[in-house]
Amino acid sequence: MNMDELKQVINNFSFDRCKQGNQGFNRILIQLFGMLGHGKSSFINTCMYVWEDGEYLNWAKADEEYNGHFGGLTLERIPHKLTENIMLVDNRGLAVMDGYETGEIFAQLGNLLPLGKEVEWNHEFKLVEKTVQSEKLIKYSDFIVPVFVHSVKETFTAEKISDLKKVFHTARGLTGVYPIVVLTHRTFGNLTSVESTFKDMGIERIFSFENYTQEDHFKTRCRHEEVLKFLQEVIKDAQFRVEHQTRDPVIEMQERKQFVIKYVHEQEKRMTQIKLEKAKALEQAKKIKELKRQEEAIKQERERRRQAQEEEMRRTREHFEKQKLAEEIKRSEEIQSHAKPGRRKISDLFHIRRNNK
Ligand SMILES: Nc1nc2c(ncn2[C@@H]2O[C@H](COP(=O)(O)OP(=O)(O)OP(=O)(O)O)[C@@H](O)[C@H]2O)c(=O)[nH]1
Ligand SMILES: [Mg+2]
Repeated sequence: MNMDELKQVINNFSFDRCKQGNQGFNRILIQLFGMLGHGKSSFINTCMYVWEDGEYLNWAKADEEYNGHFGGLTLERIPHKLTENIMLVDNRGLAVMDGYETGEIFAQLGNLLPLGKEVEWNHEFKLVEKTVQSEKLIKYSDFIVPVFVHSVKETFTAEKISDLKKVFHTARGLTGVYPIVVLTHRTFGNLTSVESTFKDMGIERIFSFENYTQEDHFKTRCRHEEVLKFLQEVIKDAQFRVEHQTRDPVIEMQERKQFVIKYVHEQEKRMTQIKLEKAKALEQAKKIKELKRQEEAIKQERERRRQAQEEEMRRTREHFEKQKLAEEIKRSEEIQSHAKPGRRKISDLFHIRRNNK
């Protein structure tokens, strides 16, 4: 398919054309999610740039002077209209794959939260309250396709791989679609290795891009084509799900809600448990430190006493030796004075020597 044909397929997409009809769906929401600063907003800009094929604009407010900050630039879940039936949805970046944050992401992927709102990483109670309040604002007719955006620059730890696997598995359970992975900064890392890591996690569709950015938006056929192919793949997935299953968006929504509420509750319990264990471990470490400090103080006191005793003994010994010497001198003087009267006493001689010094 050439680019014009691809564009036509995307533009003409409608659930109404599915074999069993729309089954209650009318829009695809391409829901992006991923870690902070990995290029989610830039990917939306890239898609819009290719689609509009005009000037490059910062539609999704990607960070233009990104310098590795960790605050996160996008804080809202903002939709961008691609066609009448396809929306691209930007999202707040995750700082960690933490329980509270994934709870919010799952509520989004489960289409339990409305679009265009600020994303807060809420704890259980607030999140459940938010989903209840959102009920009237949600369009049951939205079909969510999860897209995980990841920069090739970033390497993985075993812990992160394990966390991601769980997140992808749950995302599939919630949306019926295994997340599509979009790799950004394609030429800035080991693309082959990152791709194979995602394949090992069970991801079937991986697309890699060098996003069009404010600094580099020189149009290339290859980049344009790749973006259109990505959009075509998203459509195929959504179509497949609606054509090969009997769906009921209202019942599905209820099931997803139950799942997310259970998930956040269990996650909350797990987090509380972890916090308690951490507090306990901290308390234990403090006690051990205090015991060690006390032991050290006792050891130092013992050493101080031993040295004091030694010093005392040394002084006593010196004192006795002096006494002994004085007695010996006295005795020999007495002997001498008995033997040769008129001779000088030894103690006098000592006295003379001392004065001469
Ligand atoms: N070279 C290059 N730079 C990119 C690419 N994708 C994003 N960037 C740059 O990376 C920085 C962060 O991109 P954003 O699109 O703001 O990332 P984000 O995921 O939306 O970030 P948050 O909203 O903060 O979570 C920006 O300076 C982009 O210009 C890419 O594929 N290649
Ligand atoms: Mg952003």
